[in-house]
Amino acid sequence: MSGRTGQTSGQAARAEGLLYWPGHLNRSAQAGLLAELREVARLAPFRDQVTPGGRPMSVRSTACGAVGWVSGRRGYGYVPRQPSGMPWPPIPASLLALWNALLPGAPPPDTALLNLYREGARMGLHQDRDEADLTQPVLSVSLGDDALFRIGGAERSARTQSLWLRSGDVIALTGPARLCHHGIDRLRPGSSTLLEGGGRLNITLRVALSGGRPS
Ligand code: MD3
Ligand code: FE
Repeated sequence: MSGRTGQTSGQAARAEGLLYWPGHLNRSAQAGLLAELREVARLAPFRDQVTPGGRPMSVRSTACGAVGWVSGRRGYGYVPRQPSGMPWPPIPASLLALWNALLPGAPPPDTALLNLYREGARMGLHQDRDEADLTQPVLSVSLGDDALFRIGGAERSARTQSLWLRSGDVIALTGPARLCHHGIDRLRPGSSTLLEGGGRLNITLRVALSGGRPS
């Protein structure tokens, strides 16, 4: 690839440590997972989040597991309770099984962050650095509309490459890719019928706490 950005279309174009399982979940597995996530969202409703600077995020979020990622004017990070005071619901068994199947030997995830993109939502280029052990992988499952994912390097100024993530795709960020800047530039509205009302739901499974246990 040449230039600052490019459409990646194969192994050679991908960052080292970015593992990609296109179409890993078939339609029925996607629908089954979505049903489990609806129960998560019933117990831990999606919230609007703001950055500590007060900037609204266009993605709505919730979480499950021992801790959940929360961002607000008082800061951001992993906390054991929802803003309501309730604990987070458990991580669905199918997600734990997916992690174990695709990342054998990794410690179990202790949180899953659910990001809901309605039309026009995006996520700016950022690094994920709030987890205690940044050598542990992150696993992402995409449901719903296609999304243009962009990944660069550990330095913000590094060249980036882009990849369309489709419903049922799974990616893992391991090794050097774990600290790469990344974001979602845009959705392809109406490209999937999976989510009622359209849009995209991304799930990221993570090891947030030291050794995957509360410290
Ligand atoms: C690369 N989510 O929640 S998932 C996030 O589609 C986030 O909602 C995006 O970035 C989304 O922080 C992208 C793919 C992903 C997730 C975590 C990563 C890529 C990553 C961590 C490190 C490097
Ligand atoms: Fe991220």
